[in-house]
Amino acid sequence: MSQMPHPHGLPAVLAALDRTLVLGILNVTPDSFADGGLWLDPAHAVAHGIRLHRAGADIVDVGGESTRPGATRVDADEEVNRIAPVIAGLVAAGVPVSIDTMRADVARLAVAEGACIVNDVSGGLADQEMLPWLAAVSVPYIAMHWRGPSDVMGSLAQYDDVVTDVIEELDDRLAVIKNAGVDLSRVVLDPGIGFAKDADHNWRILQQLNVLQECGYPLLIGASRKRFLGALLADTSGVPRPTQFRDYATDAITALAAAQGVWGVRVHDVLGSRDAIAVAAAWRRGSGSSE
Ligand code: PMM
Repeated sequence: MSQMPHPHGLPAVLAALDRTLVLGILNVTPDSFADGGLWLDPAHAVAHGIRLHRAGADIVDVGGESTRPGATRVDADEEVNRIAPVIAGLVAAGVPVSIDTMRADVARLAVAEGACIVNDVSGGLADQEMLPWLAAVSVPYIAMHWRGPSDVMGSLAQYDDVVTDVIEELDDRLAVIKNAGVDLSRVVLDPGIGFAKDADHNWRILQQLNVLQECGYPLLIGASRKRFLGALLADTSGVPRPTQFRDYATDAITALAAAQGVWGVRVHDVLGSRDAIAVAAAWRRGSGSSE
């Protein structure tokens, strides 16, 4: 029996896992900051998703719209065209899939194709249809802290106390989610690393993860290769560490987050994160054997 507090509605094969889960990132977009343009061809995207799964991704998180800082919205039809064949291909290959979208229509189609989790970076704020639709299905829902679209979020990074403010705003979201008829036992919360947050806001949230955990919900952390890691690891001239060389730092975040018992991490380098989770779990147990 798993001790990990999984959200209700998770497929049994995932709910049986007694460790932090790994969501492997698969962006079918031309412009995501780390893997933009790599997986626009559906066959390549499916092959990459299967590789991520074999390398240790418990779930492959498929997105058709970039949310990098400054990104503008993609047309809904285009988003559907990007994700639909990829989700169908991955589900056919037996890979658990989550859909990373702010749109109810995209989530609906993805779930009809077999996606088993909805990952909404807007926590239901971007599309008024999202929560009423969710109330009628039974999949887990990742609700992220969000203050506004990517093209304006930089100007929204103002907090009295980032941890208190994020918790208050997530609490407000939870009330709206509940009022819409969504069972809160299905909800995973995500503080939204890098979304309307500067580097120190991100570090403060990570420092205070235990306070977020006191909310009593499974937590997801999406720090993989993000800008604040590039800044932390800048060279002596102040040039940020390039995106593709931020995986060791991401793995360190995974280890520390897993040691605190977070539910999931959303990462590009799944093997590194799986190793980090194995180390954190053995550290917590005081044993290298999971028996
Ligand atoms: N970050 C991005 C996209 N989707 N979803 C969740 N739940 N949490 C995140 O932090 C998050 C996300 C942006 O990163 P990407 O461009 O690498 O996908």
